[in-house]
Amino acid sequence: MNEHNVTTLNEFVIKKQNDFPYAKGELTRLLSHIGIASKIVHREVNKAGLVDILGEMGTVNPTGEDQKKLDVFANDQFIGALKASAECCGIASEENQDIVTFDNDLARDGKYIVTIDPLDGSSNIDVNVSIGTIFAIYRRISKIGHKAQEEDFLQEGTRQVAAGYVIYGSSTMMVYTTGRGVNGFTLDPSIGEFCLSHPKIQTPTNGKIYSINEGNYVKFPTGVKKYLKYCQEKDSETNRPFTSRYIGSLVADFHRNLLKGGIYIYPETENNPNGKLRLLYECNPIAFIAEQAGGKASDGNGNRILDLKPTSLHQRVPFFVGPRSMVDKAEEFMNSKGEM
Ligand code: AHM
Ligand code: MG
Repeated sequence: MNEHNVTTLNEFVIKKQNDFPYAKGELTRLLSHIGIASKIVHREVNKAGLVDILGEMGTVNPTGEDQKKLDVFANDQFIGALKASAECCGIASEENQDIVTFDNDLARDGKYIVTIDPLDGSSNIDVNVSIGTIFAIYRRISKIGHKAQEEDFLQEGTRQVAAGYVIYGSSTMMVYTTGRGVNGFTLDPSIGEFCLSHPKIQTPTNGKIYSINEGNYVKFPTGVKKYLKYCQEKDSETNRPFTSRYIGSLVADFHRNLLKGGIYIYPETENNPNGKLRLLYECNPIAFIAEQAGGKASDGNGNRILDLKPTSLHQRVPFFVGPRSMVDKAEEFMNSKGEM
């Protein structure tokens, strides 16, 4: 990289501030605080094997899964950073049962709320596989000057003002959108800055990858089973068979598919009629990014993820995301109830 031409995340966000005449730098400060927290998490993820931070904490999160120490560390870092930004009046996190409100004078005046999965793909922490952070930013709808309310968090995904993820992979990257395209920044650890490396990301219109946990196959709806068969069949016109890739970290699976072209599916199953992934802090931000990159995100049953009206903080939803053509095809199979 030519160092004289480096654009850092902060420079980029400030440059784009004019896109939001109403934001007056508030969004800039929020994004920059998220950037700082993710650098701290990056540091801990990188030394995770060296210190006593691996393994389980002995507590469970609101959806009953074991909390890992790094999950808790990341949650604390993001909560601290968002509180310090003074632009955010509260957050909803995968790791907290209820909303966390910031109850000081400055924060009560904050115009934004954040939904966050501080460390996604946590089953991969102990084995040195990519994990991530996912976040979404909304303008609050409750009265400024008061504590954030649950209604602030139960807004449709179409109302996101920004969303992004950080992938802690072979390098650490932040990818975000404010509704004017998607840009990716790679952390240069030698200068401690996220540098613009993937401007104006557009996902390929036709992908060749499908990502799904096939271990759940027998419990999948017939439409998904038929779509998988379609992916595996030989057809030179449509470049099939497709390639199967599944890491088990939504951020990492989505990031690869975004850049290379592929569909990610976490469908409803017999045991989990709403799938596994959470609408507020996993599906909505990823759906916003996917759409901004030219892709599509739906629940597989004809409903656009961003249009769903959330009814609870930890609500789950089936998730189909990828290039428009691939999601359309999968939905066609879902619609046909196995007749295709
Ligand atoms: P987590 O937030 O507890 O880590 O769970 C979400 C993760 C996603 O990152 C990933 O895509 C999915 O769960 C994997 O689930 P499964 O192991 O059932 O395939
Ligand atoms: Mg998660």
